[in-house]
Formats: sequence, structure tokens, C-alpha cells
Amino acid sequence: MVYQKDTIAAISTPLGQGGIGIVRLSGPQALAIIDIIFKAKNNIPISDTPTHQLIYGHLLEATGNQVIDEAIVTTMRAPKSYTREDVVEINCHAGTVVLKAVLEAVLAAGSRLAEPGEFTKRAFLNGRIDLAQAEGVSALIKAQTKVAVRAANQQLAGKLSNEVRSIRQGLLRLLAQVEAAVDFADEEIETQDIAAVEKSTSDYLQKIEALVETSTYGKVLQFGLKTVIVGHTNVGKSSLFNRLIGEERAIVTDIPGTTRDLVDSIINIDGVPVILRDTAGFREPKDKAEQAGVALSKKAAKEADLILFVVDGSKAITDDDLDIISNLNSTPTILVINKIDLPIKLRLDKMKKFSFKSRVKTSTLDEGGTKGLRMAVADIVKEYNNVANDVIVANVRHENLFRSCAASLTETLAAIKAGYTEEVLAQTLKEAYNYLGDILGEHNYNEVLNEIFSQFCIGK
Ligand SMILES: Nc1nc2c(ncn2[C@@H]2O[C@H](COP(=O)(O)OP(=O)(O)OP(=O)(O)O)[C@@H](O)[C@H]2O)c(=O)[nH]1
Ligand SMILES: [Mg+2]
Repeated sequence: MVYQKDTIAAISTPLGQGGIGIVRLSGPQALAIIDIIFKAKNNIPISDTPTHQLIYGHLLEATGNQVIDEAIVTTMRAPKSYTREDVVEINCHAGTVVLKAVLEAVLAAGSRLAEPGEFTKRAFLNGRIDLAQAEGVSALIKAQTKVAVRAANQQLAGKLSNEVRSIRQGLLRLLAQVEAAVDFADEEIETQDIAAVEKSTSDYLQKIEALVETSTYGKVLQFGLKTVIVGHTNVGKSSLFNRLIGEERAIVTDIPGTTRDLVDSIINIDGVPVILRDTAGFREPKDKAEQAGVALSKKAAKEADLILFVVDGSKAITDDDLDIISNLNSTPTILVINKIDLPIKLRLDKMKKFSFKSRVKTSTLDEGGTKGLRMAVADIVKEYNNVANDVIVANVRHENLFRSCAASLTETLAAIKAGYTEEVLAQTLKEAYNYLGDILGEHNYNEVLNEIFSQFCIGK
């Protein structure tokens, strides 16, 4: 173990009234501290009790013998614990006052209050998990839906880390090859060797780029699919919004230009968080507030992952409608033909040149009238649901490091093409290697040296 000299403590369950609350300790003094404040029913001090057992007894104040609560104490001695240090968990009653009193007692007996995330940080520093896995713990705790939980669990289990480690190992071998040529200038790297380096570099670049692409999915699972309802005024956008979220959140009137602000709500469709956003209808604004509203709508449409483009089925398509859809261009869009309870006047020939993920007919007059739209969104969401079992990049820090790594590999390829020296190649490869190391939190260039010299015979 490399890190901690002190023992940390914190309340590990949410504060509030509940059946059981947990105060957790980690560090070299954890057992000594619990001995001071805990009296087991069997009278055996915790430090003399075997690890991984539940012991019943009473918690006392650190000074004096005042009983705070009855409790069950669990010990997990190093290294078989979350942090790889001695860990003690105190299960007591979960009243705010009780938990705070227990925490005060363990602090008074010699521990200090843990910083946010410090237990997991110790797990990382003690080598139980890597940095990407530690970040998986945080994603798991913050996950809003079952699919997000699944994705976070993959990260926590080390799926992404294994992939990163395997590519990094490959880069290390390449680097060793190139560095050997640098160290022994008389044994210049052969032309066929450089071709092999080029091929491998390009393969690794492809793998990294594929990982970067998954970050779109990762972001959606973490933050939600930004789904923006767009269309001309009065087509029924706010009515659809209210139907989809199941409550009357957005104001609906028969006056065109009712919605001015963006209205957001998060709904859960098949385990994927969908951030639904109602916007002001597009038309020539009649006043300053509407003008500001339309500007917001345009910005929201630009940032959308999915657009629900709504038209009024009881009217002919207008040039304004065509204008709106032309500007949405590349974002995946569902065409929503609303008000189908009225006589239909809409003809779709003018829409032919636009591509839609799907086309649905809706009426907001009753609950069932938006079922088709819900299913169309669920269809899009299915993709996200499927990828949650794969290796995906769901963290912006990882995404940025993968992008930097890809840039360094691209530079390496350019350097090979330009016929630069091995030193230059080694430099850019090393950068790529280090970026991947940063993802795992294990930045150690000594490994490269070890790899090089382990490939030499003794005496050379
Ligand atoms: N018959 C019928 N009327 C609808 C339907 N959906 C909405 N309406 C009516 O159309 C009018 C406009 O609805 P809104 O939901 O406010 O329309 P909007 O697109 O949000 O309008 P702006 O906020 O002005 O852009 C209201 O009178 C609604 O009751 C529908 O499916 N059928
Ligand atoms: Mg509206």
C-alpha cells in the first residue's frame, strides 16, 4: 500500500430517517478506533475478532460510557476490503442525530472526516481499481435509469479499462520497436519494419476512433437523449409535450405564439433518459419576447440529438414548414403529423425530399392519440439500449483523452509518411501511449524501458 497514514470516516448512507444507517471507517487505525467506542455483547474486542464477521454490541461515546446506540459492526481487514485497507462498517439506526453522534464518536477516537470520494480514491491509489473503474463507481451512483446502470456496471467491471489496456500494450510494443532503433542507431529499423509499424498504428487509430464514436451513446445514457419538439406556431407542440410527459406543464392556447420559453422534462423511455423540450413555434416574431423565444428554439434545435418536427395535419404544408425542416438538416428527425382527429388537408409530396427516421400521426385529444409517437421514440432509443452491453465511452475525460490519443497516432502516421526519424515517431507514439495511461490513471514510462530491455538477451 502506498498512500494513507491516517484513518478516514464518514456517514455512508443518505441522511434522514431510516431503518439502518452506516458509518464507515478506513485506514490503519480503524480497528483500534472501533475498540474504543464499541462494546461487543460477547466482550471480545473487534481487533481480536476474525475478519468479515458481523458483531452485535453497543456504541459508546469516545469519552465516558454513555451508550449512543446498539449496532452491528462488520470488519473487512486489508487487503480484502473496498479500499484494500482495514475497513469497519458500523450499522446503526438511521436517525440523523444518531448517525451524527456515531460519526462524532469515531472522529473523537482518532479518525478524520473523509473527503468526497475518498474511499474510492483510496481503492484506486491502493491499486484495487483503476481510474476508469473509479469513475464507473461515480457513474453508477449517479445513474438515472436501468440502462445507465448497466453501462456504468460495464465500466466498473473494467470492460473499458481492458480494452484500453490491450491497445496500450500494443502501442508499448510498437514503441519498444521504434525506441530500439533509436538506441542502437547502427541497427536501423528496416523498411519492412516501418511498414509494419505503420499498419499497426493505423489499426490502433481505427480502434480508438471507434471508441470515440461510442461517446455519443455514452453521453445520452448519462445525460439523456435531447429530444426537441419543433414546428410552426399552433401545430400542437405544447399539447404533445404535455401528453408525452403525462402532465399539464406547458401552456396550451389556440393563440399562435403561446410558448416563449424552453420547457424541459425528463421522461424514461425503455430505460433510456429522454430530455423532452418544448419550444416556441417558428414564425415571423410579433414582439421582442417572441423573437427571443424563436432564437432559443433555433439554438435548441441545433443542439438536439433527436427532433420531433410537428406539422398540423388539418392544414396544407406551408413554405414556413418547409423552411423549418430545411434548416434542421442532419439531425435525426421524426415527422409528427398532428390533429388527425380533424379532416386531413396535409399532402406530403413537398416533404419527399427530406429524410425522416419515421413518420407518425397523432392527436392530442386523448391519451391513445400519441401512442405511435411514443413507439417511434422508443425505436430510436432501442439502439442506445442495445449498446449499453458493449464497451462505450461514457465519460468526457475519457473522450478527450481518446481524441488526443487519436491525434497523436495521426501525427505518427504523418511522420512515417514524411520519412521522419525514429525519434519523432517515438515521441508521438509515446504521447498516444501516455494519453491511454491517463485514462487508467497509471502513467508510468518506466514500463517502456522494461519492455525494451526484456526483449534483449543477457550481455548485449
Ligand atoms: N383538434 C386538435 N386540436 C389540437 C391538437 N393538438 C393541439 N390542438 C389545439 O391546437 C391549439 C394550439 O396548441 P398548442 O399545443 O398550444 O400549440 P403549439 O404548437 O405549442 O403553439 P405555439 O406555442 O404557439 O407554437 C390549441 O388550441 C390546442 O388545443 C389535436 O391533436 N387536435
Ligand atoms: Mg406551445
